[in-house]
Amino acid sequence: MTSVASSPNPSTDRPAAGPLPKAELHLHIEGTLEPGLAFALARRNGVELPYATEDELRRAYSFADLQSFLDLYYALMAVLRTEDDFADLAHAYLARAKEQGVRHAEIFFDPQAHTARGVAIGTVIDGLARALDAAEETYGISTRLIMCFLRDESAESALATFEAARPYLHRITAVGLDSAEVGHPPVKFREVFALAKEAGLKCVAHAGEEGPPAYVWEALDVLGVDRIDHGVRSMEDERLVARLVADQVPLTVCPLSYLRLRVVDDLADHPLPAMLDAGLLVTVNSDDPAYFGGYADDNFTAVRDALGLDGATLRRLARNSFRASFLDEPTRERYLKEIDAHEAAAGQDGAHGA
Ligand code: ES4
Ligand code: ZN
Repeated sequence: MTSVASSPNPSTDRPAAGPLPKAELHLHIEGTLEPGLAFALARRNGVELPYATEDELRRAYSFADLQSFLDLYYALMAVLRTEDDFADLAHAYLARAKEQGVRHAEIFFDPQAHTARGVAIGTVIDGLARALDAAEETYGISTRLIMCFLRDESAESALATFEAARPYLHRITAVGLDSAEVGHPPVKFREVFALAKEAGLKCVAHAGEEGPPAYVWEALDVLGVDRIDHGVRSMEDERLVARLVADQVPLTVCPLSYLRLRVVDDLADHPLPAMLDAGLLVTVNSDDPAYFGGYADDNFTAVRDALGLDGATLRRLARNSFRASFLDEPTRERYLKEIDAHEAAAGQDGAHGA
């Protein structure tokens, strides 16, 4: 556990306890592809990028909505071709996650975005798994993999992807649903989610990001998901909020994503405080940090500053992240105790981060 290794400064209320221990539950590994790595992999693989420099690429990170982001997100994946590429991508993420206080990461990947380009699903999973297998020892981070289906592709494509993944299911904890939401309701994927359940996998789905509360209901009642990714638009439906509170269904909220995809123009307008007040099991996550301007603790810091969240609320969010995770109980308890220890090290209000 982090101890107060560097000397605490008694003149501030920011003791040197480091970032809060937390779980990252909404993280697209392809969304951690930083410009520097994108150019390095482009050179290694002889792939031409439509940007001359890293700075030019960075200037393209100005999005009007979800689709304008997804267009760039899928285009840049052209540099990911070999098992080494996927391992390097995951290692780069884990190194950053460690600095951000992430102790456990449940990581999405989009197999169809790679198989459509001729990259075998085994190349993707073996590459990611190689990095994740070293994560506990190298970074002190436990991990899980969540295989997402692209909802703007067909139900048949999702089924074929699930069948192609069968030899690798021992590496996969859950299936998810992502990409362009509106017009692609969860019910479209009823069959593949039923197969995943039969195979003993957990289920999650993006819902209520750009789509309506009806999609959250469907994800719960038709797909039987264990968590809702985003789910912020649930706040438009009182009955839905009551259901999510009663069942304590976790919502993986991504504040900087909301800002950069222009759902809110100012983080001060984010409904996170109302969601907490309603009694929802909310967590704070980073979504696509290379594109949205921040990793896990950057998101905690952003909501702290924009919404004036106090130390107790930030610890509640961090505790929620472990409660909402797919961890086994002893490990969950161990991580929750790390938050208690962080609180003790950080003093009475426990401001987090440096
Ligand atoms: C995504 Cl922000 C977001 N929403 C839906 N699908 C995604 N895939 C990667 N990032
Ligand atoms: Zn997402």
